[in-house]
Amino acid sequence: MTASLTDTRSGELYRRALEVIPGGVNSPVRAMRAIGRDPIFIARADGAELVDVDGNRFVDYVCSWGPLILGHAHPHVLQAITSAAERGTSFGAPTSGEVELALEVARRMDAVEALRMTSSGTEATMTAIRLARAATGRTRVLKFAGAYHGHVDALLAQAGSGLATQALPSSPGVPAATAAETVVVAWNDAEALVAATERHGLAAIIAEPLPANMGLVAPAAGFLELLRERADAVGALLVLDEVISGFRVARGGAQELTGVRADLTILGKVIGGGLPAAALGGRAELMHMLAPAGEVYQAGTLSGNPLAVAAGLATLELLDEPAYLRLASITDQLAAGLSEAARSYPVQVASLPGLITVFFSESPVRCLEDAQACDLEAHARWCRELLSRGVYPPPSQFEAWFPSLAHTPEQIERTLAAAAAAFACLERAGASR
Ligand code: HOZ
Repeated sequence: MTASLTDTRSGELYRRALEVIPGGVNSPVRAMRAIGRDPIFIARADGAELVDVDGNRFVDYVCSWGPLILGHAHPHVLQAITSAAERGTSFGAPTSGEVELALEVARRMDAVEALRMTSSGTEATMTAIRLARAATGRTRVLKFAGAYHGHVDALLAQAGSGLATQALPSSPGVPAATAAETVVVAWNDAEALVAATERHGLAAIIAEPLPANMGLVAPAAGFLELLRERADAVGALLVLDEVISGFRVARGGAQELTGVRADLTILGKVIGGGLPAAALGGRAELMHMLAPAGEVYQAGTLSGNPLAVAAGLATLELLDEPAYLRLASITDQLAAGLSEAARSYPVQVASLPGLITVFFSESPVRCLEDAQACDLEAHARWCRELLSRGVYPPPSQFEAWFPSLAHTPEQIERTLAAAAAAFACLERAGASR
């Protein structure tokens, strides 16, 4: 049951927001409509906990949707941002931090020989597509159903994240001619992939190597290798969107974990340490086609912003091998505990280091269609029950939980107790039906 719009400070802010902000929010999923409640307005956060404007505390598993791998307000990151801010917030001219960050990314990712920074993953994806088209002289792009690559016109077809959450097949406003340049294939469908790559002259195959925007749906054995093989066979570029997986699942992202290397890599989230930054990296000869080295145009007033670069560098500084081992162990503990908390309730807990989805499904989820077949109503109720017990999950079945290095054993224990109680509520509701 949703509180009235003036019962709480969040409710009052939401009421005012609805007057001047579409849907009351600046990005759709955070509106929490998919779980049948109003958004929660946040006052502050530290470590792995959020405090809302009504003083409620939550163990946070959204963590800004991925950037905050060290947790909220990490002192090392705050210090870096503060001292960068004291030197000036933006120059529209290059700084040493950008060079350091590009070199650090190149050290971590073999596939990144050169890097161009942007302010969001959407911009980096737009640039990747433009570059792939320029490099191949072709226009068609293959994407996977349930993948989300930002709100790029050509890639909204059967997209995950907010579109899957709102059950939108695409978006009005995307020109038919643009949509016609997109080929959509079901994730993990090898046969359909081979057929589509034979049928269409492709500029690029774009994929999240470890998709997390239809919930977390790992590639079947050999599927990523097949992407690489098919791209090579037909002369298309392989673009891997590591906005979520980059610097999260391993030091060098999904490409380190899986061994499959992209021609172009899209980065976001962790690279900005909680400030707006993203990047496109890749093979040198492709990247140097970008202006002013080459003729493919791309630009941005706040690209490589010194505060965002400082936050990203400070975050990466703390992400060494022991940190990744610790994040993997935190994730394992949480994932195993969530499975246990469900008892006989039919859920599938998918996990990879730093990422988890609890699918309300009786069988494993391998593609968007499987994710859409989940019991969305039960998931919504479970999320509401978690919130009422001080745990803040991503408010959609089509997203991932983001455990961080700041989550303590005590917070995880509290989360698991809340999860077990929330499952018990669902069991009782089912039994009394
Ligand atoms: N697109 C993000 C989830 N995959 C949500 C961003 C937000 O609402 O902040």
